[in-house]
Amino acid sequence: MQSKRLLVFLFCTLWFFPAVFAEMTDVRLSDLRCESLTNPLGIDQEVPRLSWQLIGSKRGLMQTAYQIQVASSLDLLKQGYADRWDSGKVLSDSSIQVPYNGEKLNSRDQCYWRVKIWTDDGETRWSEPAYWTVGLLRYNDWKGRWIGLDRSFDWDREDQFSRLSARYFRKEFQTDKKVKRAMVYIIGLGLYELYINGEKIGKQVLAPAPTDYTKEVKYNTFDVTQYLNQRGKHALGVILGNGRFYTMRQAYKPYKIKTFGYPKMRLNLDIWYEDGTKETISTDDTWKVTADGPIRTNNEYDGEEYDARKELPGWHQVGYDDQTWLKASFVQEPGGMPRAQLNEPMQVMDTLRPKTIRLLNKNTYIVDMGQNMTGWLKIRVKGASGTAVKMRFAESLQADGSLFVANLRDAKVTDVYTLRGEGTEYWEPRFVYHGFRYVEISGYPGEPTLDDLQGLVVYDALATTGSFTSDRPILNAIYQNAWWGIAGNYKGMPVDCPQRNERQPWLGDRTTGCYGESFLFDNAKLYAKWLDDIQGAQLPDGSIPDVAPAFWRYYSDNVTWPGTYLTVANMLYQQYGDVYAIRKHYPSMKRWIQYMWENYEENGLITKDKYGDWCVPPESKELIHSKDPLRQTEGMLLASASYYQLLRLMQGFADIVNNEVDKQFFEAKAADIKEAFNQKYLNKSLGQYSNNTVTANLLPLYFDMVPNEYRKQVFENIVTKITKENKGHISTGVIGTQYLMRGLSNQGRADLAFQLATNTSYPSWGYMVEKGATTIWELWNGDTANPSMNSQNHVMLLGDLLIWYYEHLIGIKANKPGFKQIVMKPDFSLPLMQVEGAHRSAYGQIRSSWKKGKDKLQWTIEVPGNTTALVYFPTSDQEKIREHGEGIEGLEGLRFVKKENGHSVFEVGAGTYQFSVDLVE
Ligand code: RAM
Repeated sequence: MQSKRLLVFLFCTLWFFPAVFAEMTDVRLSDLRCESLTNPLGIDQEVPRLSWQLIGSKRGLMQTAYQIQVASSLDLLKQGYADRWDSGKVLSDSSIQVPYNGEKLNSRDQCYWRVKIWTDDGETRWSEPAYWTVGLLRYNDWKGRWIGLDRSFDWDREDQFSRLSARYFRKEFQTDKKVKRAMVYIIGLGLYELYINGEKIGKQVLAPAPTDYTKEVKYNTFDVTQYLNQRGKHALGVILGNGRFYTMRQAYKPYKIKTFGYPKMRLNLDIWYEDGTKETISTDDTWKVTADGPIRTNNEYDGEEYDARKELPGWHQVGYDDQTWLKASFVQEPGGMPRAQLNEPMQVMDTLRPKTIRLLNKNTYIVDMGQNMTGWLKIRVKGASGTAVKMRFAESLQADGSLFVANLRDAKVTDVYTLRGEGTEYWEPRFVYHGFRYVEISGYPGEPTLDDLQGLVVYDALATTGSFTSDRPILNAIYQNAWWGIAGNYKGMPVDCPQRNERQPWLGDRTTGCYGESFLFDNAKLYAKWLDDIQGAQLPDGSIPDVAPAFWRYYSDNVTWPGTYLTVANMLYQQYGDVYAIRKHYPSMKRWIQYMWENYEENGLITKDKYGDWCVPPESKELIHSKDPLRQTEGMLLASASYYQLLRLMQGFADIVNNEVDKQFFEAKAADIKEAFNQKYLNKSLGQYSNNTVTANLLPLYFDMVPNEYRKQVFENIVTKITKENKGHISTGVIGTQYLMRGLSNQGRADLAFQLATNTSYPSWGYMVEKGATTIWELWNGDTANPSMNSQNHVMLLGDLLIWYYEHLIGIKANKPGFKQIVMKPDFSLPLMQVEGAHRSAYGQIRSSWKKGKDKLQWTIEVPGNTTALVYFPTSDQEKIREHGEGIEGLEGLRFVKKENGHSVFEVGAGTYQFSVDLVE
């Protein structure tokens, strides 16, 4: 019901401020965010973007104007002296991604900010302040040099299974005056852990985010003032692991796999004293280093070995005797420009207790985590010094109960902990992660119990922003599997899989996937970072690789994988209202589009393809790829249709960057392709494309390439194929599945989409669940196919399934960028009785939960402040719609828009509503 009390909610991720109730209009402002979601420190955007949320209990809450103030200190801000920027009152309803437009910001600047807004009811008071700091904007801001040790040691081994121990660095320094503020900037490659006076700094693990280090290196920023509040000596300690930097492990394929050299680092610690002076501690050859510590080897694919007998007690504290340590050497720079890591770091996000432990044979146990997860095992153990506990990880078991490792290829995924032999010892690895459900433990002294083991779940610290449950358990189970798969494959970049010797950021796996994922996770910063990776991997001629960062050098010049560059940018715009990604990447996207045309166009079509409709269900269950031409879709068709669709995206992008000439060019080109395409592939007498696969017909239909008079027939061919030939089953691979669920629903066969989504027989997502999967497989026939390419945790086969869950089942779709306007249109005709769903957008929580009875639909919706929703009620009779039991006529926040196909459509303003619709005719 209407309440006079409005709440406006502002947020800034690290800085979370309690709600403040404004007196003037009963509006609360809170929750400010500047650029980064998790860490507003060290932001290196010259034009940061500011966002806030409005949450009000008054219906229809809309912002009519805002004012932002930014000051160099909290005191100044509180006094209303906004020395960096005072926007003044700006008549605008923008509340997300508002560009900073004040004084030019300089490296290390501090920015305190606040906002107030106006609504039709008046003006709020100022929000609580939030904060960001500027990073190191210029190369020359970095003091000191890169240090490391460009060599290996006797105990290391450099071959296919190369072993390189972790490097420990230390440096003592002195503060004689009172410290006002201290900030540390660190680039530790491949991976680092940072300590000050023995304390670990930050919650990040496996940091920094991987990049092509010759193009760009990421630094992390921390406020460490609290660690330096005592005058006197202090110690900095850093451990460097290998990560993606030292990848000699893969150097047996030097033509394919990039290696970057030995681990190295650069660090700046800025200290500002109360007396106004400033000092910077930086990396130089006064640092000491040893590689002879407890981490004897660490590599992402083979595992970590830790010998607790080699521990260096107190190495990261003041007074440690480092005489036997080496002097750090100045080493070559990695080459890439230092840039702030704005995407969320990896963290331990959850802890799982194992479900069972079973004795396999003498002193070997099999632990079942109950879930295919990514991360590692933390152990508790007590035993004699020198006892080695070995842990091997796998996704499934063989018939005899032992680990199934054939699908890991040559990755050894084995961690070893060697005991110190004093009291109870705890251990977890630092510089590796594994994709696993089962762990084989051998050498454990005594019998491990469930309490001795913990599964630490590790992925990028992205908030889960979506939820879905329904009265169909199979739909819920598939959703859960998808959540686990997506989370587990976010590793500072979206990777294909977390377990075998691959773990690469393949573009094609995320073309449409990124969009579905965005309903479940706040993945904006991660994908913005990935666009930079892709841009960095572009060759001067315009070519874009299939894997970016291009750790694997695959420049195969197909359309479907590199095209992801454009679809990700489009996703960020549509789902997050981010136009900046499009502006930033427009020239490179255009260059690629032109490059492909110039090099691979023939008779108006794009000839080049590489992967086909990757991973269609094959004709026999042990096959990875089908050999049957009738199941495959012609590569040139896939390339040309996809290219056409990307040209349509480019038209939209050209509009955004105000380039009318380009827009017309893309439009004309698209029209030409459409014609050539239909000429080549449309069989007019049969109303089918090419060899009539679902994918061959679906792509032109979904992309709007089919001449009107053939649309019906082409769609009929899709339906016949699915219902008759495939007996109600899926036959598409990675390409076709991206449009399948929406394609069927949009053409009026949501029932068929629903059947595919709820199938439990082969091939289907439900089949995977039936076979015990707790994630999504790489192959429809993952249970029977050859293990050489058969991961049990891939997300590419999700296609557009999650988009369909949100847009068609829950009924939440962004109608204007960032969900400024939402379409709420669940498909109530489906044999589903209940759905509860929500998505937290940049504007706030959107909810749609409905329950169908025999004659009544109950539907609770929540629309966030400063947005509106177009709500589709499944009746053309408005009298049948009630809210909180009362007729809706004249109801605040509601405006009738139109009638459409038996629906009454209303525009609904911010607020929570409990609708019911009488379903009796
Ligand atoms: C495999 C991976 C990946 C896919 C490529 C083409 O190596 O499974 O997911 O994109 O092939």
